[in-house]
Amino acid sequence: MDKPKIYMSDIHLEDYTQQYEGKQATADTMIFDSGRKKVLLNGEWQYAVDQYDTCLRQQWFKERQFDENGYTLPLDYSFDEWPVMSLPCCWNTLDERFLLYDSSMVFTRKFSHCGNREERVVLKVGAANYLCRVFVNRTYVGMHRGGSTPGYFDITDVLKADNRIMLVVDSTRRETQVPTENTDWFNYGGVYRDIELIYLPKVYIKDFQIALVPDGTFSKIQAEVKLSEELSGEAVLCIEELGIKSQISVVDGVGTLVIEAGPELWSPDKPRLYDVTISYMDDSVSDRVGFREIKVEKGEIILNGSPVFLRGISCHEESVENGKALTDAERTENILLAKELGCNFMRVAHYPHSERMAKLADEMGMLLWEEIPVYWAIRFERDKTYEDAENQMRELMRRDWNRASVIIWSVGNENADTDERLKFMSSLAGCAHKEGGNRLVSAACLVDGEKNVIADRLIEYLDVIGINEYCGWYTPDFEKLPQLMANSRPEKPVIITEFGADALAGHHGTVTDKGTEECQAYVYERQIEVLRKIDYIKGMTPWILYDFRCPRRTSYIQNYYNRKGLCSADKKYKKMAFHVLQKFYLQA
Ligand code: GCB
Repeated sequence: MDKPKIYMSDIHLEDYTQQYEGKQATADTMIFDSGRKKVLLNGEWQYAVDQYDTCLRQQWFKERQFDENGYTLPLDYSFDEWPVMSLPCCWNTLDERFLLYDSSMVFTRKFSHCGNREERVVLKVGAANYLCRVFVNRTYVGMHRGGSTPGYFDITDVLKADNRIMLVVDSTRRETQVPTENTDWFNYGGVYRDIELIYLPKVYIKDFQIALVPDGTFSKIQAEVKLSEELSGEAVLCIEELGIKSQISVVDGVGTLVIEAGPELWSPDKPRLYDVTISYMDDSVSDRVGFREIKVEKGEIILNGSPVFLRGISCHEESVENGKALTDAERTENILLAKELGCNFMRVAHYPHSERMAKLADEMGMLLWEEIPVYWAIRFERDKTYEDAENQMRELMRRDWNRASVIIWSVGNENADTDERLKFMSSLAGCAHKEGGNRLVSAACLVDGEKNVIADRLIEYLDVIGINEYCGWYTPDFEKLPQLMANSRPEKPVIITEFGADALAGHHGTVTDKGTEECQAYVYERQIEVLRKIDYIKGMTPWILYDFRCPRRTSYIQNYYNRKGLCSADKKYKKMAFHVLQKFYLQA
């Protein structure tokens, strides 16, 4: 007997996401896009909250209006009547009703296109947390996984004069993802960085990397170009201010050139940048690039030949008003605030911040530690989770490869020292060494609490050891800190990547009253007193520049914020500890 025909079969389909797993945008589909012809698709998009993923289950992208017999179907959506949201943004800060929403939203808009037939068009979604599925003109174009790195989708073949695009963004926290469902920060949802169409000639420059040759002479620049096709020919590199106009011979799509040059070196004190362009046939890209050398030698971190102490501060990508969708003015404000504190270094934790941050750091002179969200208890034994983490690492490295400010790639934060974790994170460190250019590789490690000593098997794979310790706070006994320092004999430079204490801005009391500014300031004083005398410590990035939203923090002092900021969340108020650290940094 024939089975009865199931009416609306999508309601019985459980593995509905399977059809949207293919065509993943990864580090390998990225395109060098600095200095390219672009059209922004930011602005008004129609949206719907889609808690049950009905859009994906029912394949709304197909816009089916009639059944196979030509009868009109009822629809569960009406794109053009949906309310409007201005992208990029985090939906949580946009509307009270969405503050705690972490699931799916559908965004759609129309746009016209009048490019020439020879051109390729690539859609770039700067960041959408966490899964982003892309549909153009009733076609599934691909998906991106990872909430803080860009996805590039070639949409040339589906484009018409008039187009409909749909982005289905799913911010669900899952234990298999990177990060997992449990973090000490707020899970903002949304398409929160620029959405762009990038126009490319048929054969185009897919990647372009340029840096000083790290041989201690500061006298050579190396450039590498990769084309979209395995063609041979000549590319031309131009750095006018250095009098460079040189041909790079490209063979099977790849060309490398090492050239004599004496650029003024980039440093936080003198962030000298050069305009660089490279062209190949009809294509040309440009960038503003600084040249510097960073290395570790005899336990020192050496910038441009001289030892440097990293006077740092940690920072989340967040503002009260915009969540993670920071404006350039807010990023600039953060860098200026760090400079006022006396910093030459920022740990932009715990995930890739916008590429604009690294560009501003290049311009304003700030060294950066960049990190991927391999945070706490990742599913280290799971191959798919590793693939995701490695891809996020590679996307970040490719995106910021030309940034002089970025001196350290971090492969994770506070992960317990298990065999699975060692395999996972040492592979990530290997990947960062291989593809990360002239930079150091680190991770924020935990100490061995039982023996009170710096000991983590991952250290073998790192250039610099990051240590998070909370003596005076989670470890209330301050004496543990000098003991930890005395017990440890690290052979590599150490950065104290976190210490700190909560304090509510304006809340006062004694140094033993938790949550007061006095208590926080005292923790800073005691920490600095010990750390400043330890010769293997080559920097610190206390936790953290300003307070940030955190669903785990429910005390009356916290009120869903982590209050370890040196400033209040709106950055208008500096707590006492700000001045304690500032005093130390201005003398260091
Ligand atoms: C840590 C984490 C950081 C937290 C911080 C805290 O060790 O790395 O993400 O926010 O401690 O405040 O507990």
